[in-house]
Amino acid sequence: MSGVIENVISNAIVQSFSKKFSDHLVLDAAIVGGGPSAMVAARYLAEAGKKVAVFERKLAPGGGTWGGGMLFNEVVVQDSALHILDKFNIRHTPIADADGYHTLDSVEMASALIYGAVHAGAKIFNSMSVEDIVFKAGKVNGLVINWTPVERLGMHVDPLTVIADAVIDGTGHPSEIIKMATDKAMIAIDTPSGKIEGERPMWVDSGEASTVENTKEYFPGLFACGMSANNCSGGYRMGPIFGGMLLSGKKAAELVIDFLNK
Ligand code: 48F
Repeated sequence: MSGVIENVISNAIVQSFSKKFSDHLVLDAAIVGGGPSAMVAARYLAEAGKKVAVFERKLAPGGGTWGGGMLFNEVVVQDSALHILDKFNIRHTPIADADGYHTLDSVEMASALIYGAVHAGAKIFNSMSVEDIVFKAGKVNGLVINWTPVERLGMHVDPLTVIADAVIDGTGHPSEIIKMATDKAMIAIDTPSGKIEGERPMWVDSGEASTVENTKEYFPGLFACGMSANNCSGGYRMGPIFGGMLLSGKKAAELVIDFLNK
């Protein structure tokens, strides 16, 4: 009974997804987590002609952007990151009594960042969790992935792998990928202790600056952006201000492009 519409729909989805997935099992850059810093990194990498995919545990990418501050769905961005908002066509309004700061709608930001990354050529695989890294001969070679429902239900199902020249940990506060690398691969990362230093409490200006400074290559081929970078290097948290996240994503892409072009 092929050719009936029910079959046409199912077959088209299976074929189309299979092609997309198999085309992205070997990557220039694999990004873990679909938060704001990752979306910006994905777009800049795709625009530089790199094959890049994002693996996001949740059904909806966007990470901590959707909920604004305490579910008031507005966030703040400072002047230094307006060029990134403008690139993604995200509208913003100056705050009258705080020179250099702007409010914006967090739902517009989340959706525009996702659209901008995908439209530039990055692929997002949602509801996929990264549960391990591929680590061969002392080098990070890629990711070990499984469906999030498999992870959540604790089903005993073996994962698949994605091979990548560069891996970006964009998992936010827990730095999940770098933690796996230090715990399981027992590598020393580029921090004073060789391990994750741990995020510190809130200090907005310091956290915003250090998010960008801490965005770097922590181990050959293994980078961190956004709050993951701050957690690795012991930076302060900053709450619902996102300029540092956007600038961190751009810096991560630039570092990875340099790394890939070497
Ligand atoms: O935390 P998150 O939004 O990343 P970010 O770019 O931005 C941080 C801000 O949202 C906010 C902040 C700004 O003031 O502090 O928190 O650093 O998004 C991280 C994403 O990674 C996903 C997670 O579901 C979230 O959407 N993620 C985490 N671990 C994994 C993962 C994993 N092992 N596999 C796949 N996705």
